Amino acid sequence: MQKPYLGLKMTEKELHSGKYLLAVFCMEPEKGEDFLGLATEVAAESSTGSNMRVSTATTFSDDLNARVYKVDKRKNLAYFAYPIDIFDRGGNVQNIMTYIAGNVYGMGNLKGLKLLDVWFPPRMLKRHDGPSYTLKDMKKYLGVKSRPILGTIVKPKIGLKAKEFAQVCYEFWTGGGDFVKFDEPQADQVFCPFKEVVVEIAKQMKRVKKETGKNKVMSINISAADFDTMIERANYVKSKMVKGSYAFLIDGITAGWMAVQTMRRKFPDVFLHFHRAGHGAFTRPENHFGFSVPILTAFGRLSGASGIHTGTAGIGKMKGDKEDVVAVHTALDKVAKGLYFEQDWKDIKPCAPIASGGLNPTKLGALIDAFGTTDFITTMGAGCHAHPDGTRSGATALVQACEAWQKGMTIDEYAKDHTELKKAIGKFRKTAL
Ligand code: CAP
Ligand code: MG
Repeated sequence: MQKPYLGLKMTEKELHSGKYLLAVFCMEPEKGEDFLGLATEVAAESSTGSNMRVSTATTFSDDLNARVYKVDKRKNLAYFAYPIDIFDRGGNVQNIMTYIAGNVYGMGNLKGLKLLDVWFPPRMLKRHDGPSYTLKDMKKYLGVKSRPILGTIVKPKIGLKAKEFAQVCYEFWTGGGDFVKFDEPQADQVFCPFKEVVVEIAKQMKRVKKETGKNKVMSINISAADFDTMIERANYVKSKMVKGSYAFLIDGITAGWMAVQTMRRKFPDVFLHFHRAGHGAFTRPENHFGFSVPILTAFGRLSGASGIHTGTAGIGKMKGDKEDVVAVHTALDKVAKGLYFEQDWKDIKPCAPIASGGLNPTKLGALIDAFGTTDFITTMGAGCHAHPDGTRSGATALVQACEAWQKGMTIDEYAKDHTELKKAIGKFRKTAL
């Protein structure tokens, strides 16, 4: 037990005074460990301390101790208050994570430690960028109203050459789709050089605009080995494509918070797409260490991502449940109901939920209903390219599924005189995930 890290007598007023970031963890002690004592060890390790009191502590440093302000042993919940002055004042998500989701995961006397929810005081929100270019801006560019943005991921995941890749984009766009993204590992591969593929995409986009009169968006992965290369790739896209027609995709988990925040600060006029490949290692329920999907989403929004993958609430192929819906609202709402806290995001703009993974046109309606909003982007990879008549028909089927939802009709009814949708139903209803 480290008593200087106890705060069980803290009042609601004190906790919400603006001085503290609040967090709740599911904490599972090793056998024989005292729950409250262990919670104080976690508070010490994630703020000022170590495994025992040090002689160098001062009255001032003691004031910066994180405090355990509540525990619920039956549910294994431990609540912490972190003085916000311990954090880098430069609006640095990487720094916050290093404290609260850092060394504590390695502590020997724990069987589990999962960060479930956080609450940021208004003073802290002021330090952070939050999103700049938003879903609203993208919808305006695309001319999309009262429906989700309909997208795809180029598949195969990797292996198409530049011209072939851009042709797939063309097919999807002319089929009626709005948005295409790079799959997350595509970067500057030898058989599909970054610059070459950007030029090909720009050409096809121009062609689509000429043929359909419509604006389209391409989300391009600019994650790279170092920041200079990342910025160079972003600038290259900027030099070849029309403003509004491109988004920058960052592999937020593997490239890291600094990559996300660098892009947010360098390119505030571009939609920043946070792909979360790797998040399952932290968020899966089977894993007792890590953080929840709403936590990743909250920090994604704080860091300035314009959009972040929030899952499909179990409707698609990836592991997911009702926490995905909480994440959707953590991303979007001004006052968001989290798993434990209610967050007023004040001036921080909304971040777009991105629903992807094992989706196809037959699942769109269920997705909209589960989320309770049309303010999201959905991308369906195999769900479009595996259509019996190819990508273009896959895109059309997706548009038709959306029209059916907008008209309040079932897809089966609507499919009676919409061939692409009919064929999509025939294909995807039978396909096991
Ligand atoms: C979807 C996807 C995305 C996943 C990631 C993929 O493709 O491009 O990376 O959605 O999961 O490669 O699987 P499909 P999440 O539409 O063909 O499944 O969005 O949950 O982070
Ligand atoms: Mg992918």
